[in-house]
Order: sequence, then structure tokens, then C-alpha cells
Amino acid sequence: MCGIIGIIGKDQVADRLVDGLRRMEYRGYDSAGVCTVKDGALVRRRAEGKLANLVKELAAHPAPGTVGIAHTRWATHGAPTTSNAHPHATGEVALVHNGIIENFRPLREALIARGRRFESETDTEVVAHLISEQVEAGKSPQEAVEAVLPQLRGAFALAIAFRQHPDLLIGARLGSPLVVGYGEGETYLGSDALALAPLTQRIAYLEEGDWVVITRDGVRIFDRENKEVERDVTTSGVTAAAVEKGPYRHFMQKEIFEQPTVVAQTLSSYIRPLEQTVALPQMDFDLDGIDRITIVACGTSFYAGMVAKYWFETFARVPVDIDVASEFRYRDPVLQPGGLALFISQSGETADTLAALRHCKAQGQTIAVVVNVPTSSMAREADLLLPTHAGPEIGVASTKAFTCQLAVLAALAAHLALRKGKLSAAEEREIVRHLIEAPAALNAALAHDEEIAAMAHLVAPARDVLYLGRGPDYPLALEGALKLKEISYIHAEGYASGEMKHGPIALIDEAVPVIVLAPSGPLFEKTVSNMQEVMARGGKIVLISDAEGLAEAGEGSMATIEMPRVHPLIAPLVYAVPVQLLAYHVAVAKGTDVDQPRNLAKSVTVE
Ligand code: HGA
Repeated sequence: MCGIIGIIGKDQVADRLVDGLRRMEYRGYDSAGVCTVKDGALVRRRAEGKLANLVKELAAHPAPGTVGIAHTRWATHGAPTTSNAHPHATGEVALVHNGIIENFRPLREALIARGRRFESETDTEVVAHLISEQVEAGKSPQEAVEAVLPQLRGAFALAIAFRQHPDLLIGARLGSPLVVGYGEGETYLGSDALALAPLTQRIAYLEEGDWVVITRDGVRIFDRENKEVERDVTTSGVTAAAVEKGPYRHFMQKEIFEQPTVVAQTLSSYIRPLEQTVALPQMDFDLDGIDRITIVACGTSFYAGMVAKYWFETFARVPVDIDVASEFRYRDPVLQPGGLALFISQSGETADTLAALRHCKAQGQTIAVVVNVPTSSMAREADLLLPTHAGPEIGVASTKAFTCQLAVLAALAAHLALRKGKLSAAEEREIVRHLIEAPAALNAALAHDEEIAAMAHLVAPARDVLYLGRGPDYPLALEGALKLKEISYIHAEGYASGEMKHGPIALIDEAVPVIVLAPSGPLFEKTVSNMQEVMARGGKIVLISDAEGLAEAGEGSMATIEMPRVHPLIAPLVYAVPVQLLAYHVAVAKGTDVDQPRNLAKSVTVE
């Protein structure tokens, strides 16, 4: 979602601001803008669409100055036009915003009644006017911001520049992330450490309700009660190289191919290969006492949670409720005292999931999180942090984060089962052995890349595609359909194979490819029967199975994709690869923007 960067620099900042925006392009955006402070004026340049348009605008009309703010916008309120692009400005103040000001309507009406004129349809512009009013009334920038922040409801990260203060920026966060970067004689604001990677590694993460005044001479941070506070300055370890494509054509492709490495990396924190045991981080609550788990997540992370539900119930015999975060909070869920609430998110900032986490925390649940960013809000608010070690995920369509989440969740399920006395030491060893095999199996799955590329033309012309799976592979059918929708814009749905006959079978004809995920195992025969029902009605099947499965049931399929034969436990990790590759190659065949698909954003920080 929106990217924010601000620089108080020694030299000209416009180009460096645009560089920072480039590093946040992966979050998804639809317009961009820059504002510098120069000789008592706010110099603002904005453009619709990709950054190249802003670069062109800056070439034609430079924005000189050593202090500035910049933004990539993913529109929530108002079309992605130049006039709605940030920074929003009045005569005195310019600002960029990530989030939603939920009470913007009454604020806007009151401002209009007081004679203020608006030039955009955004919720954001009210903040510029409110601060401006205070400044025009003679307040200092700090006093102005202090007076306005309590009036804002919703979520925001803000970076604010002031016409009459060429050496000052003010930042604020509530609900949306914002970091402060400490450089050599320079200071920065950014949405995350990645945005600031080539500028500095020294980062302070603002906490909820914090706001910060940065000048050339230093940084002063205040909490929501306006009390001056210290926040640790940490070394981020994120390097600019993490945002390079290397030899790959797309970040998504790179990230699909990274999976054997990053899954191995992740597993190495959760298993002891020599002892063949599972090893979880220290926890200061009693896991044995957990009798119910509530899983909450969104999108691909939700599907990882669905797979985990099978594992928690099968191995540990602990009942699991699972819900999408945007629904969970508003249905007033019944939470059993002493329950574990488990949240899964790549960024650890997903607004819906974070709100659900806080709801569960307020209800006294123990909070566990599986996140890829260990400095994220969710990580900081959890009782048990279970990091994935996927490295920065840049492609908007999540791939490596998903398989790493599965690796962590499998280890957690095994650990819980052990603690609950439902798993013997021998069974634990067996599970660990299978997990250790996962990276090699992922490699074997990736070896089918060319074959999948060659069959993409069979799916690319389709208007609708169905994915079928059973048991823990049912969520993979959902994930396959989601990946295809996200990047190729083909309508796709995933179904539990047994559900087919209860409705979706009416859709079957020669124009609707049906992708069947059917690893050999206890559910194979049942899935194949459902596949036969499709074939009997002229449906075109792409069967994804292992050599045994294909030999038994592959005949009559339009195409087959062979996977290595793996234990059912790791099948969801391995079968993620062909559905990712299929979506990727279909999107490439269709010529869509794989890494920044239309309308989508990474790290969804608005509700
Ligand atoms: N609500 C603001 C900012 C949107 C945002 O944060 N997206 O990530 C707008 O629509 O401009």
C-alpha cells in the first residue's frame, strides 16, 4: 500500500525521494508525488500512474531543496488522479498519508463551513487543512500537530512539511507503520526499513500513537499522551540488494524459486535435524493448557491457516476456529477463556488482522503470530512470535511467505501435539524427517517449470478456471485460484472436490479448465472420482499428482503436471509450487504486470 518517505538531507533530495519510492513500488500504487521545501515555498510535483510519469514531471519541472516528503498512493478515497495524489498541501503545510481518516466527512464539512477550499476528493486533505489552520493562527508546527492528532479517527502514518520551516519534518503513526532513520547528518522518515535501505540501516520503529519531530539537529519522539519518549535505534539488516531481481524476469518468479532455500532457512529455526526434534522459541505461557485455537488471517495467509487447521486437529486433537480477519471482529466471536489466538501475516501490518489481534488481546486470549517481518506491529504485540525467514517479499502475489508459513505451522502443530501427549517421540522424529525433505521436494517441483510454461497456453484463453482439492490440499485449490485471479485476471474459483456436485459442476464445459490437485495418499481415490465426474461432462482436466497418481488417473486429462511423491504432511508445501508457476506463466502469456497487478497492494494497511 501507500509508501511514505521523508528526508532532511545535506544535498538535494528530490531524486533520492524518488529512489525511495521506487523501493516501495512493490507495495502497489496508482499515483505518486513529491514536495520539497525551498526558499519559503512548498514545491509540489505529482503524477498519475507509474513513477516514470513523476520522473518525467520532475525533469520538466524540478523540485529543488534539501528537505522533502514523497508518496506512492493506493487510492482509498477518490480516483487515482493527479489532484488526488499526495502530497496534499495548503499555503503552509504539505503532507503525505497512509491509512484512512474515518471521520473525514464531518471534519471536511466543518472546514468548508470555516471557508477552507478543497482541491481533492481524498480523506487525507482534511489533515492538511486542520494543521494549516493552527499554523495560520500562530501555533508552532509542533503545537499545530499536537492539537490536530487527537481529532483524527481511523488509521494513519503521516509525514508533514512546513513552508516556513525548511529544516523540519513531523511524522505520526496510528495503525499504519512509520519508522525514523538516522543517517550521517541526515534524518529520514519511511514506511519501513526497506524504503530507507540504501540511506541508513539505523532505524527506530515508532509505536502506536507516537509522533516525531525531526530536524537537522536531532529527533524528538512523543507518545500519544505527548510525553517525550525514547525508542530504541536498531540496525535493520535490510540491504538494498534484497530488492534486486537478479537473473529473474519478475520478483514473483525469483521468489517462487527461492522457496527451497527460504523454507530450509525457516525450518532451521524450528527443528533440530540431528536430534530429529521440533524446537520452538521460549514461551512464557503454558502451551499444554491450550484447548482451543482461533486462527485469523487474510488472503494467502488465510489459506495457510486453513492447512494448519487440519494439522492442529489431526496431530494435536485441538479444535480450531478459523476466520478471515475482516469478518472476525465484526461478528463478535465467542472466545473461550485460555484460548490461543493465532494470526498469520506476511507483513505483520495487515490492518484487518492487526485489529483482530487487538480484539483478541483485549479478550484475554494468548496471542501467537506467524509473520515475516519481526519488527512489525503484530510481532511486537504478540505473546509468541513465530517468524518466517522468507526475506523481503516484493511480488504482490505472495509465494515464498506462504510456504514458509506452512513450514512454521507444521512445526507448531507437531510441538503442540507433543505437549498434549498426542505424538510419540518416534512420530515426532518421523514428522521432522518429512519436514527436512521439504526443500528437496520443492526443488523437484520447481524442475517442472518449463513443462508448466509450455502448457500455460491451454489455460491463458479461459474466462473461468476451477481448482479442486481435498483435505489439506483443498486450501491449495483456493490458493491456486487466488494466484491466477491476482496476476492473470482470469476468474478462478477453488472448491473442495466433494463440493463440485453441489453446484459448480453446472459450470463445466470445454471452455472451463479444471485444475485438480491430487497427491497420492488416503484422499486420492475420492478426488479422482470427483475428477471423473467432471470428465464425464466434457470438462478439461489438468491433473497435478505424483508419478503413481498420474499413472493411475492421468488418462484423458488435457494436461498433467508431475510432482515428486511426498508424505501428505508436506504435500501442501510442494503443491504450492505448480499452482504458483501455472499462475505465473499464464500471466506472462497474457502479458499482465506480474509484480504489480492492477488494483492490488502489498501490505494492506487499510481496513
Ligand atoms: N486514504 C488515502 C491514503 C490511502 C492509503 O493509505 N493507501 O494505502 C487516499 O485515498 O489517498
